[in-house]
Amino acid sequence: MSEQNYIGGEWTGADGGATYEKASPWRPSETVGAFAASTEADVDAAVTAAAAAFPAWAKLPLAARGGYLTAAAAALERRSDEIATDMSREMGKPLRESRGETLRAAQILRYAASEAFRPVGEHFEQSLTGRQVSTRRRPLGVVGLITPWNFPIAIPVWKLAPALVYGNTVVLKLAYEAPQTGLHVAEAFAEAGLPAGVLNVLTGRGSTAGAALVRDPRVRAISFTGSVPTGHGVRDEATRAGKRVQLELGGHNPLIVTADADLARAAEAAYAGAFWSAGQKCTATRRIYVQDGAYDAFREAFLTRIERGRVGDPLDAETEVGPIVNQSQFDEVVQAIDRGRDEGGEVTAGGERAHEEALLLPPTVFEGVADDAFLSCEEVFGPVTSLYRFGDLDEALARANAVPFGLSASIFTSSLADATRFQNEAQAGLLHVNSQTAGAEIHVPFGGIKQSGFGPHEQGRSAIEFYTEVVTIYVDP
Ligand code: UN1
Repeated sequence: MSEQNYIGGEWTGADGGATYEKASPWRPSETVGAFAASTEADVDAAVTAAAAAFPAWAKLPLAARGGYLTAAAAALERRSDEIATDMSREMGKPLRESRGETLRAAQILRYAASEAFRPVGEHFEQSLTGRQVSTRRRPLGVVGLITPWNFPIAIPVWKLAPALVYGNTVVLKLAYEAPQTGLHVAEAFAEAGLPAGVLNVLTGRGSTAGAALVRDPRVRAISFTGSVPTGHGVRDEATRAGKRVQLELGGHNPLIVTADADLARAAEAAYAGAFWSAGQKCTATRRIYVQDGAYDAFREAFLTRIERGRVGDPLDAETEVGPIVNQSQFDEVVQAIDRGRDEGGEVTAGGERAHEEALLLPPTVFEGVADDAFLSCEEVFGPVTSLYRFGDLDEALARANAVPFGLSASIFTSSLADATRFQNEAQAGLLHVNSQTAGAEIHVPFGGIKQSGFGPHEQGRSAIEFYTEVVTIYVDP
């Protein structure tokens, strides 16, 4: 397994040879590997390679480009056990989810390849003559992708797959905390025989390599997934330079449970939504609003499910909740729990470190948190969620919508009227009726509204909007 950058079809160390070590979240005294600490010069080399590869790549038929994606999907599938294990080792996602995510990445590649057979323009008539006027989507050129550690294969792939199939060439800066998983993607494309320079993959810090990518004038567009402050910085810098920008940022996702809901299913979905991947998903369930008549029964079902849950080593196939990715994220979650207590919240489950060495926090549930308290408003990237009571749906929707985020929202109900109101009024880009807030199908748009996103949504038919530009063509004989 290579731990170098992949630039212009070659595996190469960072300029100057600098590397960084990634610590294990399960055994923080151990490292999982040393990776290239890329500099501005490495980004320059990658963009140069991508720019050189663009003309020939853009000329290939869509279906020929798609063929490379299909071959890379097969290469990922062949090594999916190794990838899932590396993912769990380096960033702590439990193996059952790492496996699913790896296979999801292969599916995303196959889906994007199938887009080669869909329309890339529309046909009209000129109004006076009836002659042809049409639109046609064309690639942008070199695109820069900056991806997070929490979905270290799905997110890189869901950005690069449409970018490539529509004819762009790519420079991908992998997350500092999850380099190894993403390098497997580069290997899969190398195995698939992708022409040199079409996909370039770098590791290193966002503040050096990521920033250099955002600044480089040859990069036409930047797609970024990560935190709100970093994302806003990326947007401001990139738009100043005239680039197209797409951001996927945080969430503060509510789950509403009405009194007539199937409470067993709701408790299961609350557990999965709040605690799988230790709550380190921007789609995780942060607030659970339960209607008065069902509150006690839901609370009991939820706490019982937490007791049954398996917390521990991410490489154990039974584990549901693994560690936090690194020490500083762990400290932030612990501080947020302390602040939740200080502001009058009561810890009903969890709340204390669950392992001497590993960065492990158990599922943590708060009650009695005020609507304007930190935990009700700010995203805490860990296994922490709060329970609230509500009277009627007006109240639940108003409180669910009272945050600047708008990524995902769920309702559990058996009332068609309540489900319909939720679909019309919940302020989020992803709405779930009787399913958990996290999770994403590969063939439909993914993205938030309000402060959770910027620019066209990712995935599905939306992806074409970001990765192509429309030209209008008048043809007279
Ligand atoms: C999912 O819920 O499966 O970073 C996907 C995140 C999101 C992806 C969530 N951009 O958590």
